[in-house]
Amino acid sequence: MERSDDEHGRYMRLALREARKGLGRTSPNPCVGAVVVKDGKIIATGYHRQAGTPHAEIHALQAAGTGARGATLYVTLEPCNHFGRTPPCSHAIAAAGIATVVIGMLDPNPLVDGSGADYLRSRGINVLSGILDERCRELNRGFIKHITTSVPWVVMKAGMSLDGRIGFCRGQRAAITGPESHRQVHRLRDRFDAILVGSGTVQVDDPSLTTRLPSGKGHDPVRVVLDSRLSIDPRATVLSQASTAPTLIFCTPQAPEPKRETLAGMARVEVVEAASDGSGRLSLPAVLQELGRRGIVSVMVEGGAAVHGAFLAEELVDHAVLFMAPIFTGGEVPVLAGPPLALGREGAPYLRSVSLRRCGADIMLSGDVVYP
Ligand code: AOF
Ligand code: ZN
Repeated sequence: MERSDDEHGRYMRLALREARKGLGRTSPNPCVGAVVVKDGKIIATGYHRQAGTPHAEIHALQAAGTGARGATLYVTLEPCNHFGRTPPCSHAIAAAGIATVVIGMLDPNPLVDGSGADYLRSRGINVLSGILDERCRELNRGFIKHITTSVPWVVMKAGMSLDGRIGFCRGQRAAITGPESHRQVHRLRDRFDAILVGSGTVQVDDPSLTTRLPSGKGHDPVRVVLDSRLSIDPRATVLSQASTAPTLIFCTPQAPEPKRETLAGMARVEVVEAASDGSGRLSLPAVLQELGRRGIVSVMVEGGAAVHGAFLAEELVDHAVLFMAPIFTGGEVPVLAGPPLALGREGAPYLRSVSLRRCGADIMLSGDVVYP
């Protein structure tokens, strides 16, 4: 038994490696990998590339051809059993004569939710599930959150000093964190559907919010700017053609009409109106709902302090990735999360399942946010 568990783990790891090839490219669909094994040999692999195109299982079955008969299929996500943009994989698996299906995680999509596994069993196929379940979930946290709640998975990302500050004084634009951290940030951006900042960050840092990887094959996330009154300078880099992805500027109904027209007339820029909260600021839940409606399953919130503070205060951050540089910056510069976040010990959000990793001279700290 132990030996076969090891074997399942080994092939599931290969299926996970396949799935990872689609990371950041499949939204609103999950990234999924599949491997077909027969007589102890891998005869085919496949992964999901893009929403609307064939699922991982179909790629693997096609590559296996008639060899699929009597073989074992490893798949990181339960095969679908519904007609969506593509026909059900469960039927294709049965038709190909697969004898055993080993599943990583069950599909939380209410349209599937166990019915894929049930169908396969009803066709006399051996089905095993929950193999490396946690690692399969890890890959699809955006998909899982979005398919069950309609809003994206929210990750707060920030670079900070030892004293918790996110910049230097006198308006210097120099980066606090080092080159290894920057490379890691670009690897993260490559996997996210959207990247969100406040208008203050655009004004102070003028970021491009693009993905720059050494391979040059990065995927640019949709750029989202929260700018309730549309104070953004039309010459800002986020509005330029630096990215292959569009820019969404969220404003409230009170934003001035002429500025709205100027911005809406720019290429690949869209002004999106969302409800305001009681104090005239954008309602963050409304912004997230709108992003979810557009099929955005993961958002990286990149600041500044007021945006981080507001997302945390409203309990909207699911996960945090913080890069801490071994430097003291001091001065009047804002700290990572400012007001409205202001809580006593008993109410302060904290991180669970913290992982630590070195990024050159910096420390990368990440974990899931818990709201007591
Ligand atoms: C994928 N890729 O490899 C698997 C998926 O609209 P459809 O037909 O593409 O169906 C999408 C749903 O299919 C998706 O939400 C998920 O529940 C299920 N499985 N989807 O895009 C795959 N195996
Ligand atoms: Zn499918």
